[in-house]
Amino acid sequence: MVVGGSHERTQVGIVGAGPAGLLLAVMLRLQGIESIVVEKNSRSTVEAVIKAGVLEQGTVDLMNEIGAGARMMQQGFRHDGVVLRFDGRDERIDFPSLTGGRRVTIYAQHDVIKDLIRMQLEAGGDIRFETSEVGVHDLETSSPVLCFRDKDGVFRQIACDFIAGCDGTQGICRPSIPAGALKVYERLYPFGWFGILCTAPRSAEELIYAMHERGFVLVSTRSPDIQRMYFQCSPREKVNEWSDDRIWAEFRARLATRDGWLPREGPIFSKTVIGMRSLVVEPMRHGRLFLAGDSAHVVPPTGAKGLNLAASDAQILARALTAFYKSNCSDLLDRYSDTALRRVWKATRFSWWMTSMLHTFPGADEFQHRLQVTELDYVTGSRAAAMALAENYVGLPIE
Ligand code: RFL
Ligand code: PHB
Repeated sequence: MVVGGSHERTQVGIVGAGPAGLLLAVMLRLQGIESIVVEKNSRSTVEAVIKAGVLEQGTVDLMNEIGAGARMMQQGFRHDGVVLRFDGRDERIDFPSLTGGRRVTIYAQHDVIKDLIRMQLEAGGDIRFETSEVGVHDLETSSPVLCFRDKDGVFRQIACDFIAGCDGTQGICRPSIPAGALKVYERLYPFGWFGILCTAPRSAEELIYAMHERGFVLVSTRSPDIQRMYFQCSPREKVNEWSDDRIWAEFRARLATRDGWLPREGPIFSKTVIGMRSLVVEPMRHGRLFLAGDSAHVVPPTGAKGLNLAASDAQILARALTAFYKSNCSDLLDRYSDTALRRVWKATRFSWWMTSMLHTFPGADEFQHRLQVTELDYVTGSRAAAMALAENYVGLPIE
């Protein structure tokens, strides 16, 4: 029990204003369930963090269902496929014909965040930005407590019915669960991604996932004038050792095709190195604390699944909390972890598989390289294999 400070009450305390926390808050509000979102960063900071870009069909449908999809539908790009580039050639996976009409939308995560924050605040939702000393307590009781210091320095305690830990990989919720109550599954990959943003026209109509002996490359996009690209690098790569010229030379080498394809180059205004790992913790619940999104699992970005898993966790949790408040039924809450984890493990498998197929592993020999080329040849040449990739990429259903 925490003593002192200003006391409040809410139904669901939510830690973190990322996609998981904000989607949950909006879905709960639409069901008449109160929440308070507690976020450590300022609104402008969370609205500026550059992360994901690919929204599964189910995430797009969710944004539309909750009334947050207008700008996404206007400014996002609908992509009907991706290109796999290997052995100097391009092979395309066509989503609608392989998945009964499903596709993905390219729309930046920080735009999703902006749309959700605006919508939630305009409807009177409660989001506290710039908080510090955030803690969760009494998790095994029927009234867990969320405490924090607000942006004016006032220490606050919120008594909740439930707490949702949506505070990402560096949050406080997962570490608040007693050691031994969680099982952690982890795989570190021996490489990272060097990500850039540049001002240039689009190089291709659709995303290109390229496998090359020098390492993987992804050609993605953000808008008609801003492009997002990544190349596989050492996890310890130093950004300041990469001039624009050196970066473009690396992209040209790895993206070379037999017919002389070249990326459209332009000034680079952002360079970052991203580590790659897979992590799942089980169960995604401890007492009345429910973990959702990156606080419970991390995938390497190759399958474009992280944001989409945050959205599906939030949906599963919102459904379970709604059943609790509307029908006094806790079955769905009791099943939350199992239901969410089945989808999480499928996305974990898909992201691991895409990563293994497309990257060059240190020490890999020519035999390994030939196997990877053959796998890509098979995946793009067999309708059954292409369908397996497509249905995972556009997103598996929520059970
Ligand atoms: P987030 O987005 O990390 O949000 C967590 C929020 O919690 C706050 N927070 C705290 N608040 C209060 N107190 C504390 N003690 C707190 N500690 C943390 C943080 O400030 C933050 O606002 O987690 P969430 O909601 O689970 O969402 C997960 C996604 O952000 C992540 O999985 C994706 O960005 C992953 N990802 C991609 N996912 C996709 O689905 N499609 C993609 O195309 C895709 N591309 C990517 C990606 C991630 C990338 N990076 C940078 C890792 C590309 C990249 C480069
Ligand atoms: C992105 O546009 O940032 C992006 C796209 C596809 C991925 C990962 C990241 O698999």
